[in-house]
Amino acid sequence: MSADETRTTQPDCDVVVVGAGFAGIYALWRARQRGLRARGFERASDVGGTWFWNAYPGARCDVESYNYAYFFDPEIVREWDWSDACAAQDEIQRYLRFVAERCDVVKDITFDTKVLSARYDETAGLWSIRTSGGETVVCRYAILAIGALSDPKAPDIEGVNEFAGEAYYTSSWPKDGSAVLHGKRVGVIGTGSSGVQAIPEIAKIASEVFVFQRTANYVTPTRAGPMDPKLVAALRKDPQATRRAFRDTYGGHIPLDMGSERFSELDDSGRERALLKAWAGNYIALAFRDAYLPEANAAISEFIRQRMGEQVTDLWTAEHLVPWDHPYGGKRPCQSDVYLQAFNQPHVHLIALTETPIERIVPGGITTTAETIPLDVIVYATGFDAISGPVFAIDILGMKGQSMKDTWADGPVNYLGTMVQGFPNLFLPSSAMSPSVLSNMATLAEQQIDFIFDTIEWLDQHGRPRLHPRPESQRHWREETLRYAERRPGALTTKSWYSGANIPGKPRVFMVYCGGFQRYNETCYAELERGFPGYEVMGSP
Ligand code: NA7
Repeated sequence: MSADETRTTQPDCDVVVVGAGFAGIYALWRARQRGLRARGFERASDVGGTWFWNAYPGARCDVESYNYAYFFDPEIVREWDWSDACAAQDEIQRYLRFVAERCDVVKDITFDTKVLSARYDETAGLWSIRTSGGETVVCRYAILAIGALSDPKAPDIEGVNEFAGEAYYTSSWPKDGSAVLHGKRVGVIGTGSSGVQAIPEIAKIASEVFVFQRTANYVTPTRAGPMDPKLVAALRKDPQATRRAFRDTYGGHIPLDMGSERFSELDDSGRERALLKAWAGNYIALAFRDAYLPEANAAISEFIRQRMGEQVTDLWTAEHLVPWDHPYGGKRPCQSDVYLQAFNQPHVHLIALTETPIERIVPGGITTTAETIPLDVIVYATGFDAISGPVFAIDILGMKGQSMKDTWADGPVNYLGTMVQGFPNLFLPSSAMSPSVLSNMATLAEQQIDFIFDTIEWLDQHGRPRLHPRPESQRHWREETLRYAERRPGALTTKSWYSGANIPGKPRVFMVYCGGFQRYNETCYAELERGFPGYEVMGSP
């Protein structure tokens, strides 16, 4: 290890892995399997990534746990018992700790340490990774497994620092029990997945809850509940087959149920019957085999709006909790069995910011255009600078001193969602232009880390050249991402964090590849099998 950032002639290790969530843990294990020397850095005090930080009350995965898990090791599949079909945050974090210990990678990770910068030395073909602990580690391959939703959005509201009460963020909820909301007047800003999950829990203990909603969201029932023992037995029988099967799906997971009929082939009564069945079975998003068609999506959206409205007793509140401005799936839809009903309690109040926007936060509460609401606590559930935010949080300089910030000034560019031209041997799993947040992130973590380590193996077998995408490959990939986004209802017309619209001044680029997991996986491996024609392979340093 070197204290001198400029010394890059000899690597301290083969691989540096930044982040210890799903992708980072698996990356360290893969490095070990290949006999590579690896160092991991994690800014938290434990593994978990997103699941470490988002410890707010009610935090839960909305992908079923049998899908949202590792499958690389059949023993892990057989040893871990999920207590719930959709596990809560603390259980997922315990699971990730279990896997990290089982794989013996905890000792490779330096915790409580941020990576500040990554600098590429073109002559040596090595990366220098500088940390908040004052260390500089030189490596051949850098893997930034930093997640897509790990850079909280700073609240863009006047007076945030003037509030005299307590303020908490769902994205960094205190784990020491110091957030005491019992009997308090609590304001919650934000009604995305985090707000929707947290609000009913906060309502159980607060004396008054004021929900500041800028945009209403689709809320459908969850699949939480006990795991089906037959399903558990089936998964344990052949985990490797399950793993392969996941990669051959559109979303990287196998839904329990989905509609068997096509919207386009049904008459009105058939459509209504299919929608009712899907709602009862909790698979409304997949009510039809062709649910991706705009007409099918419109029918699903309208059906959900009706079901949502029925659950809320007060007419004004019901009308304002129902999303009218975007189709289902345009924004990340939410799941909850108790959110809408929470507003039927007399102490839970909806403040519709479409009618009475927040003017500013004042020492005693929140002032809207209509009134000042006195508060003891403000909970910010205001989301993240998604996908590109975590990348910008590290000062990354590639070839010719080119910075990632400049390279992505007009929005992210990369090839196959993992590598950027001018940044050789730097890998960005879970980042832009991959199936990322529109797929099963656990399957994606395994797929991308496999692809990255299969790429590293290829490089090692070919004299360790340096690899980065060709500019034309990046242009092609951006066009492909846009082409598939155009087919997704609401993707390009809705203001969502998928396209950076939640961050003032952020370029509006749809950042998720919607061509499907199977196509994505096959495209990645076609590159590898053909010797990386879409990349520039530069000779050994
Ligand atoms: P989201 O989905 O980005 O939700 C953030 C919410 O905060 C959303 O309702 C925003 O309204 C609202 N927001 C953000 N800034 C403001 C201001 N200034 N004033 C009022 N309201 C505001 O983040 P989550 O944490 O809920 O979920 C992120 C993902 O984590 C989730 O999809 C899961 O994958 C896990 P807007 O819609 O922008 O009008």
